Amino acid sequence: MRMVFRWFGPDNDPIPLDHIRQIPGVEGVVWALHDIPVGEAWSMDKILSVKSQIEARGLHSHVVESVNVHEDIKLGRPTRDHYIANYQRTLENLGRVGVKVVCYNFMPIFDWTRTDLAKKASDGSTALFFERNLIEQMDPQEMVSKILADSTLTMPGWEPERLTNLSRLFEDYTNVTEEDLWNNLTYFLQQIIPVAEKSGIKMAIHPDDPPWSIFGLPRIITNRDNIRRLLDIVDSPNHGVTLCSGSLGADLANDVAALIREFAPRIPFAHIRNVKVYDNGDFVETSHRTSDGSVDIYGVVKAYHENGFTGYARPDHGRHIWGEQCRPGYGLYDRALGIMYIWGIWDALEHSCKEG
Ligand SMILES: [Mn+2]
Repeated sequence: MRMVFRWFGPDNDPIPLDHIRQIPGVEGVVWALHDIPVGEAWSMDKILSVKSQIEARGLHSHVVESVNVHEDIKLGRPTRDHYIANYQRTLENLGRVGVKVVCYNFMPIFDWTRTDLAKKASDGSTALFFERNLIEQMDPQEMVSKILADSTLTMPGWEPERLTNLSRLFEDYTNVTEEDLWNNLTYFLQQIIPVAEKSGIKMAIHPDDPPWSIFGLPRIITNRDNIRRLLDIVDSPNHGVTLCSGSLGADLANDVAALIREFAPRIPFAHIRNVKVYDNGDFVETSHRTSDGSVDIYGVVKAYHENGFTGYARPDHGRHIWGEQCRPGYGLYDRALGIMYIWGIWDALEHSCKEG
């Protein structure tokens, strides 16, 4: 397991690389060019500028999250070929500088969705929260305004300029079914994976977060059967998943450890975090500790260990603790604690194997 840490780039993340490299066992940074509009190709000079800053701190830049997919590709519009060509060029450029894994997602309009970015727990910490009933009653525009008002920093997936035309985006998806989305994903993969193969990049799709339809939009990367179907579209080691324990774990029907055992060879990138799921379907992000949430993080790490996992892993989100002012879900402290919990489990498993 190769531990990495997400960093949002120069002038875009309150956490300095000098602090990230002090977290035990962190060898690299998960990065992206957040200032390039979705659909445009990433230029070599911008890629090299971020890469050199990361490497100057002794960290590597093997993992990119995310290269986002233009809405026209998800909608299957004729203009998609232009955006797919740009995507291919980005992959070629990233391959040229030694990037090994590219995380992306195929969720219509919204990336991750929550109803509260700072839900207070009894210990005074706050965390991202999803209230199922509320979202069913909420107007999407209301949710966007609330999320954007709650954060002073830019948030990937929540670009205000992209979301200004929300009602038009929703109109575009009116007649798009899940099968349409599968077809559009297939078209995309058939043109992207061969380029990824030539570029030495493993594409790793992130599951939908949460893993069910919201606001009537189709969502397809949600469970075991759909991940199987996805992987069968193109049979290539360069076509895999970012196995996110928190996204998939928000649906208690998903046995995350079992998914890891089944799909291990096709998981180049692991997101490890815990969520507490309530009886009414609400969920809150918790510390990584198994006893704090509904996902058995011990079982998750054990499944990776048993399969000799050599891919990249990062603590996904964390709570906001110790008064830290940070990007929602992306503080230094709780993610660093999460890393130490993951290493604690991993090292104990290593030792017990050696002791026989
Ligand atoms: Mn994730």
